[in-house]
Amino acid sequence: MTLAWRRRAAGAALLAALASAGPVAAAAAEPRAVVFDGAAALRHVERLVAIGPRPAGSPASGQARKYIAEELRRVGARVEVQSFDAETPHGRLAMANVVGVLPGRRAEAILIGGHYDTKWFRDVRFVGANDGGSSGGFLLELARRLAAGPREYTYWIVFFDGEEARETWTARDSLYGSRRMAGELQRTNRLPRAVIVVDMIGDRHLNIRPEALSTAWLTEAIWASARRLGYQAHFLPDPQVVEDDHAPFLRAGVPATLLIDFDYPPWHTADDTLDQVSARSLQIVGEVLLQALPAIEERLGASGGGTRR
Ligand code: 1BN
Ligand code: ZN
Repeated sequence: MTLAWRRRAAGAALLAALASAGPVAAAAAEPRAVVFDGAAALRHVERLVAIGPRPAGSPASGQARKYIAEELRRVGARVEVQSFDAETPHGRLAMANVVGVLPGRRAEAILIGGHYDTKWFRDVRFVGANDGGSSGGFLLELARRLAAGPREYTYWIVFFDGEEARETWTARDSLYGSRRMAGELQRTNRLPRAVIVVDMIGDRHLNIRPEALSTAWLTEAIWASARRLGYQAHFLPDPQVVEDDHAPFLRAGVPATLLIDFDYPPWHTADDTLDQVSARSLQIVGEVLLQALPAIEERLGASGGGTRR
């Protein structure tokens, strides 16, 4: 390597570091400390995808669950595997939500979740790198970061099983894990104070739009964080309606929102593979979400324990 080439490479590396550190740190000419490691999240996605298709009720789903639980324990979370049987168009299937509990000063919980199952197909090898993989990998890295504390609220990092319909999406054939969990928590009066669900957030062409039926203040807190960080190109203003794992909690009266990039041509095809997913997209969503949490906690603190809206 010539000296000139090496100088150019070092300059490019510095520019890349500044660019990835975002506008605030770049202005101060020093890279921001990494708050969320997109590369680490992507490594988790790779491990999940390597298992193969992971539909609810399959042995591969059990392997994914084992990996998730081990990684949660590794960062110090208390792990609950909440098993249940679900009636599906393909008969009764054994499913399980995985919850990583990170206790805070308050017992009241903020739930951040997403699904880890992949959609079952009769004749397509569907590995769901983005749809099922990205949420799983993202949440594991988020758990590591939140476990570093300190925390005012308790955080539940939830890996929902059975988000996908076995056949076509209906009220009875979809959202098996989140319907089960919201119902159980409502029945026992233990609902969380707020719910944030991520899905398909690893798309290398990241376009996230506000989910129209979600709780407005919670969505706005996240979009405000994106604006502060200069990520308006990835967090767009025009809303869309998507039913996902946040919906059962919304119906139970809990403030809830969904972060999803539904502008994804490989959706539910064999092309939803690792090459479609980028560490940078995972990183952007991680930074935005972590930066939004203080305002969300503030709002919850202000609205008091009994107010759900
Ligand atoms: C997201 C990823 N979803 C399924 N896989 C939820 C969804 C439901 C998306 C219905 C579109 C229509
Ligand atoms: Zn899907």
